[in-house]
Amino acid sequence: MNLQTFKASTMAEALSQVKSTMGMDAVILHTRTYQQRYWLGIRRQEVVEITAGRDLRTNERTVKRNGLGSLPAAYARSASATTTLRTPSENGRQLLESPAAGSVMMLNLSQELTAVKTMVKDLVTQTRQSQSPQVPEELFEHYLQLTQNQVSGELATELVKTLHRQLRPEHLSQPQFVRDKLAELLEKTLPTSGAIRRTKTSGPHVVALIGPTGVGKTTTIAKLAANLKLREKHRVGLITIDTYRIAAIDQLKKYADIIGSPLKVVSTPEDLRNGVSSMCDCDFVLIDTAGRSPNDTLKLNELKTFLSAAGPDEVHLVLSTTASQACVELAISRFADVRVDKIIFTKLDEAAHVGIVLNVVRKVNKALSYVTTGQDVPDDIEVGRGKRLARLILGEGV
Ligand SMILES: Nc1nc2c(ncn2[C@@H]2O[C@H](COP(=O)(O)OP(=O)(O)OP(=O)(O)O)[C@@H](O)[C@H]2O)c(=O)[nH]1
Ligand SMILES: [Mg+2]
Repeated sequence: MNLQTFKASTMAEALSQVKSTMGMDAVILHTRTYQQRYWLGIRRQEVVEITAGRDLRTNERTVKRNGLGSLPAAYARSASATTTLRTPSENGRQLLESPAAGSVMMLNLSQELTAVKTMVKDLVTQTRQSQSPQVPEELFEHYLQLTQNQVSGELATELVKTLHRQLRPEHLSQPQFVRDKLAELLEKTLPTSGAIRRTKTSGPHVVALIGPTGVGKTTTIAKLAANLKLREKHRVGLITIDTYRIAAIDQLKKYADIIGSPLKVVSTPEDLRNGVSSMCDCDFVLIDTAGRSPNDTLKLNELKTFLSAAGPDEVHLVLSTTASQACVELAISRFADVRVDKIIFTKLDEAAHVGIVLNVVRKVNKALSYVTTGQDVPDDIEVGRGKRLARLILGEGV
């Protein structure tokens, strides 16, 4: 008995090798596919291996079972069959129509499909690579991961180029090391301010939240107030200048009652100034505002007048991670005219990708203060931490 193993990148090529080396009497005994790493282990390629024999005293139609549980169904069917390449001259149609021959054809088709898929994937990568010539080739997969997580192309290129400068050639074969370095870099790229802190010795520390409609300002105020009052034992006063909708006032009133904090509803800048003064015995005063459309210049100007009257120590712009980059950028440019000191990103739990946080904070050069992660008051809020966001951007859990 003469046994040989043939390797190729497709089933068709491997079969052709069997045919040309062993002739049409060859009998396929075993097939398997596996991934072979190359390029310092970064790239992978599929290898098809066929073990074939000649001069076996086997009936062409014999189907012999082997234990090949780990192969996909179509592969396993063909791999578990002992079949032959012999042309059907002697046994004619019978052989061609045998289950084993059918399985080999299925296997062949499946291999071809895999090859086409790999080719398309490589083509897409090559096209993207040619569109981003400054991205170091060895780190292209990391660039793709960043852009797929919504990090802008410009920032992703800058990050990957910096990463490339920090790595030595031997690091490229250590994927976890490269990921950790990238996470470190992302963390450094993201400025954070830490929690709200009272810096004064007398009078309340006044914090206002502003932002587009429905991003979660009122819910975030309630979370902040509850944490400051119930966990940190501070005296907290609440003021809302949300004069447009009764329902909005009720929403904050409910939270104020639960927390046990006073709430003032004001409708003019003068009222607001007086309201803040009347809460002089509080450690913190949190001001909620009605959502403004970034396109509504009139209401943005009105908000500016209110804020000037209140003289807050910090103004946080609240943005949602579920909004598009364009919406968020428009909001930032319009609200910056009012006043923005820090950024809060809400609805991280609903966001498909969180790269937007990095783009925005970096672009406006304002620190991230908090992120919110759900509708539950007071639990679903966290102080913004670069490390956690870096891991989220790299797809490493919430
Ligand atoms: N999934 C999720 N939902 C949130 C989060 N924060 C707030 N929401 C929800 O978003 C919706 C709007 O929240 P509000 O706090 O009323 O938003 P707002 O910015 O005050 O809205 P306006 O005052 O109308 O501008 C509510 O259904 C909240 O429960 C969050 O972190 N995750
Ligand atoms: Mg509100």
